[in-house]
Amino acid sequence: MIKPTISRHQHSAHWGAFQAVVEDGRFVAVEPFQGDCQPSPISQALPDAVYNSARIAHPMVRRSWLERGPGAAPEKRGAEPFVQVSWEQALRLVGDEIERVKGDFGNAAIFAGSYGWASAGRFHHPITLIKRFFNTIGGFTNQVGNYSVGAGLILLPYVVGTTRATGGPLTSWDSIAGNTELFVSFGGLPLKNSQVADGGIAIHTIESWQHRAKEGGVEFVNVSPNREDCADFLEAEWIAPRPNTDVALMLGLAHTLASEGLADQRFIDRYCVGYQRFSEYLLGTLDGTAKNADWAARICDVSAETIRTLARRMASHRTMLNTNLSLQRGDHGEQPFWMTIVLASMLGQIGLPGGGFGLGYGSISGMGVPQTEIRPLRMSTGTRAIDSAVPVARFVDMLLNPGDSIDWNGRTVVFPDIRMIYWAGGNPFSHHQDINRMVSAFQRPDTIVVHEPWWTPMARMADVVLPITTSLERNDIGASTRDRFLVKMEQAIEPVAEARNDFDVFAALAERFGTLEAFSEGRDEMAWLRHLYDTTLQAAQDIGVELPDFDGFWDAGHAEVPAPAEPYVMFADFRADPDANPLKTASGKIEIFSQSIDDFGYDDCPGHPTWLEPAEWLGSSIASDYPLHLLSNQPRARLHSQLDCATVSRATKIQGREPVWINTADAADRGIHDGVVVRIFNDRGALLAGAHVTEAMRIGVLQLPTGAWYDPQEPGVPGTLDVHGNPNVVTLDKGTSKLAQGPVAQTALVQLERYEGPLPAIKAFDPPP
Ligand SMILES: Nc1nc2c(c(=O)[nH]1)N[C@H]1C(S)=C(S)[C@@H](COP(=O)(O)OP(=O)(O)OC[C@H]3O[C@@H](n4cnc5c(=O)[nH]c(N)nc54)[C@H](O)[C@@H]3O)O[C@H]1N2
Ligand SMILES: Nc1nc2c(c(=O)[nH]1)N[C@H]1C(S)=C(S)[C@@H](COP(=O)(O)OP(=O)(O)OC[C@H]3O[C@@H](n4cnc5c(=O)[nH]c(N)nc54)[C@H](O)[C@@H]3O)O[C@H]1N2
Ligand SMILES: [Mo]
Repeated sequence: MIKPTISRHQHSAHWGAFQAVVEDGRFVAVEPFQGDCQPSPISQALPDAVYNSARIAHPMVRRSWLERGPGAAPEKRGAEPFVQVSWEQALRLVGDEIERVKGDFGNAAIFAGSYGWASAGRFHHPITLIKRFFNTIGGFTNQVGNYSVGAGLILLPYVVGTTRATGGPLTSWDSIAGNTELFVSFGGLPLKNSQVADGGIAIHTIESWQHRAKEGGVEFVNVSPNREDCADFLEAEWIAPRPNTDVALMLGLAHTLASEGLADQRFIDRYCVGYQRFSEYLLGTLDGTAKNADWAARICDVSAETIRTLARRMASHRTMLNTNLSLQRGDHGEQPFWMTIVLASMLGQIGLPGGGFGLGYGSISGMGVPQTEIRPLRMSTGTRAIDSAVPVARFVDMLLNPGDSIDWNGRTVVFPDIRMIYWAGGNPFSHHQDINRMVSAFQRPDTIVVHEPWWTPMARMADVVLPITTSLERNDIGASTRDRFLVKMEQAIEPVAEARNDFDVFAALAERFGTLEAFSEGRDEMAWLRHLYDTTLQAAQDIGVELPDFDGFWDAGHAEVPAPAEPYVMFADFRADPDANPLKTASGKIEIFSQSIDDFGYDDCPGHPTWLEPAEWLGSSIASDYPLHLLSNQPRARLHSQLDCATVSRATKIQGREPVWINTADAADRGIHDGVVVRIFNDRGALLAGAHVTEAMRIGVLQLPTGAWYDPQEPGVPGTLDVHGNPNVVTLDKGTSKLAQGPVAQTALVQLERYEGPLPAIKAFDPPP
């Protein structure tokens, strides 16, 4: 018997670092990074994913488009067969089409914002590469902001002068474990989310930090419609408001503080502006409505007594307030973040060890983990050649309404007329709301080009599909601002079938346009890795951190940045001396009232935090037709839609469909028991999911994770049934407000019933004809 050749290759992904085990040239297994005591199981799906039948083997072109050219039968997108072509022909077709659109309509007609998470490697990062390429040939229409924290990123500079209050570093867990007495978390602290950080996480520590905090005596309150948003070991008190009503709850807490003399007036006077204006609203001086605990109770359906008791407890303890990103991914999503900051200001503990607030402790790995900040490895996207951009989540509005304008953060944005969409590294069917509306929008442009390793729903929607390597098929470096490790991502296997790297595809296109030198700067893969690493090395040296040189790093497989000796406290400098260390806001202080925002005159985002009814919620009139609030949280067994085709994610499905969590009482009302297939619907669409009946959900609230590959019963037809369980079939596509225009995925009312028809087969993972 011949012994197999086995090799191990250091590698990384957004959900963790690992060794790729390769046997006779085939990637067969994943071994967690040494020292990672809580590795994410998501990695285990990789070998299956890499050789999955859903991989794209060859360049493919949609038949009508190939035969009749750009704009042919756009209504057949997603339904028509594809024709295999050579790389040479594919690149010629794409190059010709870019040239035609550029020449006839100008570069703004090319939409290449390409939002998405792609993979962890910072060099083979398609979202950077696509922008870099198009900037060398005259530019493109871009997307600004993100889906994660779209409302927060625009709001926070006005209120605290920095987006770091959500991006981190946040007050570190060692500060919390040693000082916090009460940790109140809106949206909980779900450990499922701390598997993941953008760029990778070598050692998962959030769970052990939570243990340390618990052992240190911290008491937790989980404010969420889902009891399981806090781990059992935290023994958290569970307060379950109606979804999207947290601002009313926070106002009730604030009113209790104000009316019972518990607000820290000295902190407010010294560190904040605009409290007077806000308190007129809070106390109801102008509108006659006091936003007291009784008022709040009627909106959020948490008892007034619970609200008052919590407010008093917060004021008498060292309290950390946390609000997760999910809360600002709803209608008027600016408000929960702003109101959290106002509440923390009234408690007066901002800048004290273990006190104040953080925005996202429960959202992403590395949040609050002690970190020495070094500049992350990053390739430049080049100089913006034209100034054409839309807020990230408004791209469907743009496709449907060219020439229309919208308000956005004090400006007016006019939508360009898009003729070509080019996507590399994202999946709009995973990230965008109201898929049926989006499918109609995707029938507008002449051409859609997609780079993908897998036949995702977005790849199926394209005219030209280019097969891309997975990270296992190339060399790269994983790095994140939220992680202390730089991790080698060594090529483990040869490219599968005809897959090529995004970099090589864009380099080939750049060559055709005569911009190869500007695009590649004469460097190949390894020269780029060396260059990017060396820049980071230099930045680290500048702040006194010694890292090995590139060869030492590559040999070792990783480089570790030491953890800081002292706990970090957000805004400690500002608290110590607000005159010497002012915030970068208009006033230099925390803006409870923002004159700048008020001056915009937006009805949906006034000058101070305000309870504004969401477009859909359990207290609204349409709740009689659609009595259930659907939350679409992040999936525990994958990253968004990534690896949905492979073992780990598929093992979680119920009768092949994504599990929806439903309260026992809601299930009983509908004759539903655990494991049956249900139909979830509203006026926007309908989908099938598998019922997971549980006491952990608040009555009236459903939870269906994002990322199940959209599987339309009639491909290409807007309004058709999705048989697999993608929540975005029923979510609402509107902006949070005229200020941020962020996405509102968490604002959606639906109905649910038992599905009685014959079960349609799952086709999402079969390659298209
Ligand atoms: N495993 C895994 N982890 C991930 C990701 C993934 O895909 N998979 N994605 C990562 C990314 S990109 C991001 S941006 C973060 C996102 O982080 P978040 O947005 O914070 O994550 P979610 O899971 O959507 O929401 C957390 C919890 O908030 C609760 N919640 C939702 N709406 C409300 C509300 O109105 N009020 C209250 N009180 N609670 C509410 C839900 O019960 C939900 O379980 O997660 C990251 N982590
Ligand atoms: N309803 C609802 N919708 C949501 C959310 C929600 O809470 N609820 N959350 C939102 C959030 S926070 C986020 S961040 C988004 C996530 O949305 P996305 O980031 O778009 O989701 P991903 O599934 O990570 O998509 C990344 C795609 O890149 C591909 N890919 C991976 N590596 C490479 C590569 O090297 N090259 C190329 N060309 N492609 C590659 C993957 O196969 C995958 O299809 O979703 C948002 N959408
Ligand atoms: Mo995100």
